[in-house]
Amino acid sequence: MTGITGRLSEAFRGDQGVHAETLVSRLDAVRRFLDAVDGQVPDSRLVAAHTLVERAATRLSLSRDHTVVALAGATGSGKSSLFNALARLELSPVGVRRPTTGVAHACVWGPLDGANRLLDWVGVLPRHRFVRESALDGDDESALHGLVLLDLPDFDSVQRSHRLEVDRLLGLVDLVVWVVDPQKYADRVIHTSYLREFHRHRDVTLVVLNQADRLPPAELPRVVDDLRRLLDADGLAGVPLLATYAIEPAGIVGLREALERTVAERQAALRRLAGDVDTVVTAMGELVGAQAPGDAPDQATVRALDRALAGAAGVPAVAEAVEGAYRHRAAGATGWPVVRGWRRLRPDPLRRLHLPGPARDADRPAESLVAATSVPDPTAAQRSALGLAVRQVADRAGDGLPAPWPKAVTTAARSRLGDLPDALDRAVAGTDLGLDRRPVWWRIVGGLQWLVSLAAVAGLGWLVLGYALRALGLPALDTPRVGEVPLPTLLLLGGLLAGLLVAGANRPVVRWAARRARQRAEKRLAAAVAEVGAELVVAPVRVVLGRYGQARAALRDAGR
Ligand SMILES: Nc1nc2c(ncn2[C@@H]2O[C@H](COP(=O)(O)OP(=O)(O)OP(=O)(O)O)[C@@H](O)[C@H]2O)c(=O)[nH]1
Ligand SMILES: [Mg+2]
Repeated sequence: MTGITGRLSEAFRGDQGVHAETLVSRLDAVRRFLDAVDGQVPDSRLVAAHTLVERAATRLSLSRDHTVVALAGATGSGKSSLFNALARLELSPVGVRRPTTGVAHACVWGPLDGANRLLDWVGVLPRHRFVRESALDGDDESALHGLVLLDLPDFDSVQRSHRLEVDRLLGLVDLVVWVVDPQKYADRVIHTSYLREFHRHRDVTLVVLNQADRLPPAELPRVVDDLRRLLDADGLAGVPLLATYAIEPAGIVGLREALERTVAERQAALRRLAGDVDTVVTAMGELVGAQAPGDAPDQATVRALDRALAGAAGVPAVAEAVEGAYRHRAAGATGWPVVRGWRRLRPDPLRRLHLPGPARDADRPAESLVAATSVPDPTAAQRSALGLAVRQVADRAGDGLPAPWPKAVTTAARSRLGDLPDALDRAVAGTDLGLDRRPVWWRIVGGLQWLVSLAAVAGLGWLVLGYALRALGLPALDTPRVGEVPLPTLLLLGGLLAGLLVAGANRPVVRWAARRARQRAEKRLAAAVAEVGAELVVAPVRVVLGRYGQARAALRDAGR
């Protein structure tokens, strides 16, 4: 019996092989993925990916000339017997009392030196390391040079420590030979807990049905077929399946050949890691989903946020004050001089709000200022409208993203809410409300008012002088007339009338210009406030969406 019943010609189907550079760049992509999701996804969900990155880096830095092969299986399946048969030495005790092997044993074909660091990392104690290098062997063993064969404890042990040790080692080795025997090959544990879990490592998995000598020859093909069916159901279709028996050298010829081929290819370590990357990429896939992120919340949502921010920042109140201040100042500059004075006594609506704020007064960077204006605090309604708008931004941005991203987006949107009140106040204080310069037409109308008032005063003076001369019996002044009306009277009445007319005609113009000033200021304030929203609410959301995009791209690269 040669013991080969599997499709050995197809062994480790990756005919094209795994390129080390490709593997390294896929691992880099996993690393980029981890960087991108850092802080956004709970660490507990990233353990497998972190473990892979670390483990792969170490394995690749250690000997690539060695292939670490583990014999794994249930107790009594004959792992130690196969180990000894392959080594042609009695290295690992074979016993009647089960389980026999408690810690991993290793046999190295070729010099031990190169393999020692590998075995340190794998965690095989030095006293359980053996070398298969003997002058007596001649070239017999040279085909296996580079093989590091491990005999593992059983995984179905009554000893919990065995199972833990097996699980640990199975995560590190390059290739696993699953040893089953005719009695227990269908046991549930090996299929559900191990073989099924290994379906992404088909390229580095080999199954042997040991103790084939115990079966009647006619029975063997039926058992092998049955086992093949079970393996197919485990997702391991196509893995090499060999029948072996450890009691004679002839019974392990097929296994030996398979191992020789594996060692010669030097692909197992790379294939193992590539399979690990596949597993991680699939597992992490649910963290990034199929949906690409939008680059930001949509325009309408941002506009709603800006409106809510404007309300909370008191923009309508400030804009109203700007209109009032414009009228106040325009009236001061262009009103009838007779009543201008008492207008000045009335307070300027903007100054009442302490605007413009110190940011513009002192020419200092706005960030260095604490809240300084006396704009009224937002009402409860404005506050809740703002909370709602922020939540809306988060909801929209996180819409359709897989967990935990929507939560991360919400956290980001709210992350700087505490800074908002001061930032909004600074934005309002720092906005140029457009009232600094006095319009030219104010000066023209103001000049005109002075001119007509001067005329009225001159007329009045002239008349008073005329009355005084007459009262003192002095010769009267020669008073010129315009038509029937004496010039001084014309000056006085004309000046007064013109002043009132100019003031009257100017009023609607001032009202119109004040409304314009309000709109202009409102626009500037809205822009300043929107900038605050963009910086404190939208930007943090964008950062998270950016991370999501990076994570998605990195995982796509890792999957290639
Ligand atoms: N007939 C026959 N007996 C075998 C074969 N392989 C192993 N045995 C016997 O089966 C028993 C168990 O063998 P071990 O090699 O100790 O089995 P193991 O898988 O290492 O067991 P644990 O160390 O307990 O996990 C021993 O009595 C062996 O002699 C085989 O191919 N044919
Ligand atoms: Mg054993």
